[in-house]
Amino acid sequence: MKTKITELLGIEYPIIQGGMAWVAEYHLAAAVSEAGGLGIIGAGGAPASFVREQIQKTKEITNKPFGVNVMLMNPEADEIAKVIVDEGVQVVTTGAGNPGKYLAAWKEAGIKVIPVVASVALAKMMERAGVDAVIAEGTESGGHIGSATTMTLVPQVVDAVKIPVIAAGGIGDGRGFAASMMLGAEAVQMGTRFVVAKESIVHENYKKKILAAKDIDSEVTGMTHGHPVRQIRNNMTREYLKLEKAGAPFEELEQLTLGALRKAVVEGDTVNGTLMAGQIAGMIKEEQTCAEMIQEIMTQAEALLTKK
Ligand code: TUI
Repeated sequence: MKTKITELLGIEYPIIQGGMAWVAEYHLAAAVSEAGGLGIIGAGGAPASFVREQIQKTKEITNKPFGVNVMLMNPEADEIAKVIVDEGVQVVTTGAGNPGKYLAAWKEAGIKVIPVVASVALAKMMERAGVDAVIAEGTESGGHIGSATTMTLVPQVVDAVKIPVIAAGGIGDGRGFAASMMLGAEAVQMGTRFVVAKESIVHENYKKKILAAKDIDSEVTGMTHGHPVRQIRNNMTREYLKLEKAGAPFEELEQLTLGALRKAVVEGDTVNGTLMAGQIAGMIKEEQTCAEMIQEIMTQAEALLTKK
């Protein structure tokens, strides 16, 4: 399927993998790219040296285009921005902030820059600053979220900018893909479905939690501090929300969340770990390869989009 995004990025299918902290490492990124989508290495809160290694390992196992996501709250974001240029990465997505200060260097290096936005205002600002496309991410997403839903955000961003828009948040199958196209998107970004991919290194316990999740099993923590994070309800969310309600300072709660994501992904601690996942987790019932997922989504979407 050809869209402005497949043309821009030189990929076969307009499906981009979310840059999920801890989850989006080189095995997953390479598998998505090999399957014809755009794999993304998620820098998350990792040091720049780790991101460089991940980029090099990805290059060793795929010749297809791939990208790096810079989580802008990372204290080493400046160094990571340089590593990306150094290593000749072709595509950058950003999250959890405004990437303005890196744009000149990235554009100079010929990198395609695609920030995640959660509002029309930031989308317009980013377009003026010269980015290549934006990802409009709705509140259905897992992890750090904005407040607008995908259904409302995507068409409003599409109307507000001329650059291509990628829809994200709550998309997990061909129906979500087709709906995104109807809203005016040129591609989709998916995170939660790829967490359970066979190539995903995420601990089996975490995958099982997503596969067993029901529609309303996620909870949003951090709302009162302006850093809302969607995750599957467990002991961690109950403790967090209790502390939050009692007025605990942001720094204390932030530390709890960042360390706990590693606990869930690497150690499989589903009780006290942070199980970031989107609301679409309730629909994800099967562990498949990235290629199987992408083929299934494209087949279903094409049937829907060509239906008379
Ligand atoms: O970034 C994400 N999702 C993430 S980042 C992350 S790591 C983390 N862990 C614990 C606590 C906090 C973060 C986990 N999930 N998605 C992209 C995204 N960006 N969603 C929303 C935004 C966003 C929000 C506000 C982007 C820009 C923005 O405003 C920027 C500004 O300064 O105007």
